[in-house]
Amino acid sequence: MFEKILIANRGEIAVRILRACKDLGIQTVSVYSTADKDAMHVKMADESVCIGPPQSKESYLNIPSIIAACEVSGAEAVHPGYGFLSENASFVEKLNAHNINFIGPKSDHIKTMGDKILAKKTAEKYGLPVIPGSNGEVKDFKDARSIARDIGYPIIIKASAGGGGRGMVVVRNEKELEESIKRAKSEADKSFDNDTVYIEKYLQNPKHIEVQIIGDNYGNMIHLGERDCSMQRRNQKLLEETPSKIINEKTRDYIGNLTVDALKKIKYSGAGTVEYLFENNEFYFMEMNTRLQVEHPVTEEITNFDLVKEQIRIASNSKLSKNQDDINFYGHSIECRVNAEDPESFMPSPGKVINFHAPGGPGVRVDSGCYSGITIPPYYDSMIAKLIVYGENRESCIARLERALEEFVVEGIKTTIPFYQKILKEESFLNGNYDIHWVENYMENI
Ligand code: MV4
Repeated sequence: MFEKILIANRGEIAVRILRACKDLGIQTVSVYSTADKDAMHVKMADESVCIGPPQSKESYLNIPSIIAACEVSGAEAVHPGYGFLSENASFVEKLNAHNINFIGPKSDHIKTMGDKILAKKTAEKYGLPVIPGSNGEVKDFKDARSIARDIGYPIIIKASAGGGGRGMVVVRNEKELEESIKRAKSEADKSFDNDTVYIEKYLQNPKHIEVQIIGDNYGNMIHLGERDCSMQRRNQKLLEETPSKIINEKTRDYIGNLTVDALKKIKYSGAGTVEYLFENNEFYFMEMNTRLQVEHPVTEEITNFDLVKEQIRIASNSKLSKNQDDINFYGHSIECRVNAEDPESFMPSPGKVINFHAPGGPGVRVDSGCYSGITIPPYYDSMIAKLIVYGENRESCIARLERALEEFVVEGIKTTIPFYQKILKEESFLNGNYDIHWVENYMENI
């Protein structure tokens, strides 16, 4: 096992990883920008290294600074968290060249899944259901027209270097197509410095269902069920829950095993999530995230499986601690992302937190780097806390969520807590009838 780990992240996820290290008896090194000198992850670590000024590019994305921090502290491994350098294959290669372990998958798998065309081809080759569309790049209007005539409108144009909803254009009929291809390619070029696009049939009202997997370096892999992440706004997830209302035990086994079988064939190791769209009782591969995800705690709550500890164990070449048969799913869990934002407009609301009181009691978990007196800097993601609630069933889970939201005190800045209190009063949420468009179509019009 590693003796010392460097955490190349900030905020709640750095705190989450620090806790896993402490549970495992591993020494910790935090890195921080000058804007984060008073941050919780700095106070909690055994050692901390300043890696640059506030802008992410100069600190949390600064590879030479982070490698230097490993060298001066003697850290043997880096946990990247999510975002920042977590899916950067060249970072992994540079760490390895310095004999530093990356707590995550191999760089080849990060590369494959980061190229959305290659990811889709790989998924299809190894047996995952994919959305009908171009089999690869679409070069121009004529190319696009013939594919669109085959699969029928509406279609969606996606950037191969995109992901997470960036660089997509929906096309409703052939009249819009030529203009749309040009726009998609030029936007992809501007955003990702790569104008490669592909086409899929556009699914109109899907749910977003993702499957958590984890595999070791010996070919063992398990799935930990699904998460329903359909509650989103402008590609930002707001609330995640497991199990999904629409997935029964048989369907969970089916998609979980299908996902594991495919990823075993490519010898994937580490934690990963395969995202699917789910419509008319069918799954369609969307993309794979080769990292720990924000919403991993809901899976931990219902499986009693510590994903971060297992990531660390696997990276140090231990075997997976459990078989699929050891994994059971108990009860229900919901996570709300508490953002420093206006609850109506979702405009960022950074500033000083005068008073922070997290809820507690049975079935309530808060993952956060926040405390009374901290100043939320404007340079990073606006998520300040995750409220994760557990209950024996969905109803009791929702009841506890209501109790916890009421107990949650954040003064000095605006947060999205009132938004969740509003959602809890909605019939469509209470009976689980919501898809990926629900917040934008419904919640923003009441
Ligand atoms: C789609 C789609 C409908 N049809 N692909 C958004 C995130 C990115 N990974 C792909 N996304 C979508 N791909 C087809 N063929 C709808 C979306 C989509 C979406 C998916 C999941 C969660 C939220 C979303 C919001 C807008 C669009």
